[in-house]
Amino acid sequence: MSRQFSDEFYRTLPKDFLWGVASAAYQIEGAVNEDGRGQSIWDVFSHTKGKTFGGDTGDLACDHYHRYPEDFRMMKQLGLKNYRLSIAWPRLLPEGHGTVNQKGLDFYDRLIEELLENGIDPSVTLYHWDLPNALQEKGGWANRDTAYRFEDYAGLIYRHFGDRVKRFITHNEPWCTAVLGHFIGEHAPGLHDEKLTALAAHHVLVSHGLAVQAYRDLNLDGEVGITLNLNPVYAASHHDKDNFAANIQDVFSNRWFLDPIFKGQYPAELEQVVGSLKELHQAEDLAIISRPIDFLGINFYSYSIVEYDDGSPLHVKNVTPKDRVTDMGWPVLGSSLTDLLMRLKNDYGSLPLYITENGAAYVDVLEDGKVHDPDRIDYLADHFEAMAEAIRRGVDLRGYYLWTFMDNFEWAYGYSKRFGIVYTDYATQQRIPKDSALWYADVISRAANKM
Ligand code: IFM
Repeated sequence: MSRQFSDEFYRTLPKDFLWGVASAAYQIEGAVNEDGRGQSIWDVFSHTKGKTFGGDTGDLACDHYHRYPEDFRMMKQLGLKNYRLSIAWPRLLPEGHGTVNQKGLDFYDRLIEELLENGIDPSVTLYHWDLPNALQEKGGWANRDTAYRFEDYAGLIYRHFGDRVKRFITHNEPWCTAVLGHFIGEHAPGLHDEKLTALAAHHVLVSHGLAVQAYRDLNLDGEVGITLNLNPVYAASHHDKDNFAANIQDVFSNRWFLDPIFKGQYPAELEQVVGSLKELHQAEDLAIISRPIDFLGINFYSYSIVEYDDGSPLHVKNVTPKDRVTDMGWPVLGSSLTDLLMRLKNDYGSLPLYITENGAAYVDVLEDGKVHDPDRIDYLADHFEAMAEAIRRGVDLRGYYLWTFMDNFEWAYGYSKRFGIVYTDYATQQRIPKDSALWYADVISRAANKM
């Protein structure tokens, strides 16, 4: 089998290192009109002409809502013991707040029980982008009130599921919620407004801090953190101007969220990127945002090289690296993950870290019941080596959740991009493990045997 690791690699991993897979509700569940689920902003967005590839929606997705028992059986067969899923806010609170939908709670109760029966530990993300549309109609994340509604929603989840779920992630990739949703408009709610972007980012962060406190108040036995999508930035040269551009890009991509969470302040340069912050914020907000968390989740896919550019608003221009790229066009460089992990340790302290997503889309072809995906295996192996190198250098990395279990609804790209290690045949809803799934199963089993 391709890309084996040495015994030393397995010995490097901490004893209880977690191997898992990750997913998100809207990308796999389907059943958007079932059992009292309310509408989310992604229902509205994906049904708006021209917003997604081919007009694809999450209406059916992988039909996981009905097929989760067979999906979990396959996870078990592959030796997976950890699964990161997200809860759809509009299934529990169709209006975003107020009356609780019992059938929504029942669904996730059944799902969690099924996982546990298969020996798989759930980690739960509270918000993976499917805001109840009723809250969007009141301004969504740009309205401070949404942060308080999120605090209530978080409390409901902790009280109901906190006995069985031991790891909670408040938000998935707040950068995407803010920038893709409110500035670039590629994600729901599809806005293009700089001021609303800064407000949304801030309110998401406040809601995170409130949800951390809500978890602490309940004294539950488990941990709470947040997942950020982080992207190491390199200057194209050692010239001051390129270093300046790299710093601005780093503030925009990474420090906008890292600094307030870990240092209780926004980077000084952020105003150059998003305009004045003062009028947006209340005095105590940064204390709320920086409430201590138990771990940081990192979603890692790629990196950037930038140079100074007089003509662009931020004076930053992306340089196309020479590396191989995935089907998303994202350059692949495993060592940039080691750089990122070292940087987090050096600049933000030795907090426990999890890779909460990492993986790659490639053009997969189903032939004679098999999918050969050597590029994905190479991508994963490079990143596993990069993790091991960071661990050797003292990073407290505790686990890895591969994105993703099965091909699914890739947001604006619809079903045109396949990130899964399991192939989804959308016509039949059949799941077919790709070579990478078998390879990952082998890594997990060797890791278990060598520890
Ligand atoms: O599919 C997404 C996921 O929802 C969030 N992180 C990145 C993945 C790949 O684009």
